[in-house]
Amino acid sequence: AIGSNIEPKQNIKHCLELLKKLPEFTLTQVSSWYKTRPWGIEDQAFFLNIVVGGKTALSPHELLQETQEIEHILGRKHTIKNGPRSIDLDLLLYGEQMIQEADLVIPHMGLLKRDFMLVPLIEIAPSVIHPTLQKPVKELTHFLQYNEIISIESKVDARYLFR
Ligand code: PH2
Ligand code: MG
Ligand code: MG
Repeated sequence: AIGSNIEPKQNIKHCLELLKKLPEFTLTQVSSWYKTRPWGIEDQAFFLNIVVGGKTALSPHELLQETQEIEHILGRKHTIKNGPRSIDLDLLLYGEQMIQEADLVIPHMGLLKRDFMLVPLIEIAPSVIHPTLQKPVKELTHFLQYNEIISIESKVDARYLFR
């Protein structure tokens, strides 16, 4: 899941370019771009949120390290919790694995609580199985709260996938 509320279009585009350059990672899906109301701290700019999918030979921790490196390149500082950020790159699912470690929890704790994660995930991968609930994510719409998504900004250009 990718989110930004500081120059979000530019930062998310840049983030996609960097994801495409990762070794042993192939970007296979990119959701529409969702303009969303800030969750957690309400008095800040709207976010853009997307969810992407990929195939990878990287382990979950290797992938985490790469995502943190991308956050670093895109100028992510030690932001205040839920505050403004140039980029946030969170791992939602990794196949059907469940991981409970200090630095990595999968499925992401926010997945069923935040429409800006669940809706774009259902858009790009409706049949993917949620490992704890053992159900395809498209059957999890009862978790939606209808309180964050304002509009669907644009469908990303297919060239992000096939270039
Ligand atoms: N990320 C947060 C806090 N609040 N709100 C929206 N709408 N989108 C986000 O990605 C987001 C947020 C912390 O990661
Ligand atoms: Mg986050
Ligand atoms: Mg994060």
